[in-house]
Amino acid sequence: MTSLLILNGPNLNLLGTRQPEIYGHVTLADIEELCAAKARDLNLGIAFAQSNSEGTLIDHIHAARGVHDGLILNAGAYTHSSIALMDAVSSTELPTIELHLSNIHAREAFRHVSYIARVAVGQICGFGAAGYPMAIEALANHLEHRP
Ligand code: CA2
Repeated sequence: MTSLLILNGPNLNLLGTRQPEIYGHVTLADIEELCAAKARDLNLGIAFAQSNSEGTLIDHIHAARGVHDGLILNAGAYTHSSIALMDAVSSTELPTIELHLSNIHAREAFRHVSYIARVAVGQICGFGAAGYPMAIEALANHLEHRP
């Protein structure tokens, strides 16, 4: 069975508690349920994780190699700063979709830069929590059709 790791970075554990005008009212637990439902529909395995620590996120990515077939990564603010995360994604060689709740391109200039985009298959942003099931479908489709 195809298996995906869905990994969430710093502060995303706070979803649903603050800044609902930007990030909506859903919690990370709600998003995990959305992902589980989508995975059931598509007959995929998923693992879901969150960390506020760059090193722990990197450890998750390293451990995904040989266990999962693809990665969905909302790296939070590390997206815009972390060469180390970019290198981790690149080193696993796992097809990766970069995901954001908000449209990072419509926000502050520093959010327009993404180190993850350089090593990702593609990027989904701006659709709120609905972006997670979209990313699952897009990654499953990518894995099914790649040469
Ligand atoms: O839009 C996204 O998904 C982001 O990855 C979210 C990050 C932000 O730094 C990125 O530029 C875009 C921030 C996550 C913070 O989440 C919070 C949730 C509730 C309250 C405060 C922060």
